[in-house]
Amino acid sequence: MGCLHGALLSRAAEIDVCLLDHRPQRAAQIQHQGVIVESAQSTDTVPIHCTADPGDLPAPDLLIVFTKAYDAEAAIRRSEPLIGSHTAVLTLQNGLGNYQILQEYVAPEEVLAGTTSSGATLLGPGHIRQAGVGEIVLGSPVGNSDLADRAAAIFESARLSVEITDNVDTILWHKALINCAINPLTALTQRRNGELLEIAPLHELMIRVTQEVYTVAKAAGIDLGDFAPVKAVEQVCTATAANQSSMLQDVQAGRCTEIDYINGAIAQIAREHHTTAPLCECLTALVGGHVTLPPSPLRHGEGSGVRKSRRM
Ligand code: KPL
Repeated sequence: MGCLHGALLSRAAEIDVCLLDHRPQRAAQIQHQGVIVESAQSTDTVPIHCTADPGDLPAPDLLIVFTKAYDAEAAIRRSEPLIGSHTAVLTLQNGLGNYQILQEYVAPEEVLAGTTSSGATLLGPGHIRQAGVGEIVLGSPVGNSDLADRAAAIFESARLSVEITDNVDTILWHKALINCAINPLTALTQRRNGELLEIAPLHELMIRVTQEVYTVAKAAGIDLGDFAPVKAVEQVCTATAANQSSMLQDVQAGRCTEIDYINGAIAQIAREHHTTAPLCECLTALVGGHVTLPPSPLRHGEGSGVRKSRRM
């Protein structure tokens, strides 16, 4: 998603895009080859400055955090030297709890959070298949609307569709609910998103997970607005029918998944509100036990590859 958005933002001549990658070898490869973006129509190579050294880069107007949720803290710590007085820090990551992590390192007034409905499949280092370009919805968790306007203007100048919200938690919960219902089921069954609608028992389970997350949101006092959860999940399955969810891609690549920040976060929030989320608990255990986790280079020195849970 970082490569995809880097490539999309590079379209605007006035935007100078840089990618900061924690892996020096991959950064060098992307710097050399550019970002290769395949789509149904064409394959484009987009030259983008890519480095593993934050010292190489000037303080940006907008720093977008696109790591997996479990690497958000390492990513923001690594990016700290880059953050200037005019830098807005935006998370468009999946999962709950990301902007709260950023707020521990960056003044809360400088932090933005949001969602994107774009999708991509990672084919190799700096090489992606674009699965569709959707809308970005972003906002300031502490109501800094000037900052949200400034960030939105950057996306607009690259002709990307962007909406500003005054209630960022609502949209993060909408996305989390959709991820809770789709991602683990696709990861465990190795099915594409659209197949969840075609296989009756999976469709039924998806509806039950959706209802469970909706109930937890209500118990936690989250304002979900005018939201029909089952319909929303089904619409995403249809719109992204041919996609492999990010969690399925993670499982297939033997990577750590974001399950703790998706269904795991919901199970924890349920417990905090004296209720239960048995399906989310079960899916968290199943997906968590599904892969042997490699140690993350971002968490060098912290020992094993066991995921550190940084939840809300
Ligand atoms: O966000 C996604 C993901 O794969 O993480 C969905 C919406 C499920 C699209 O695949």
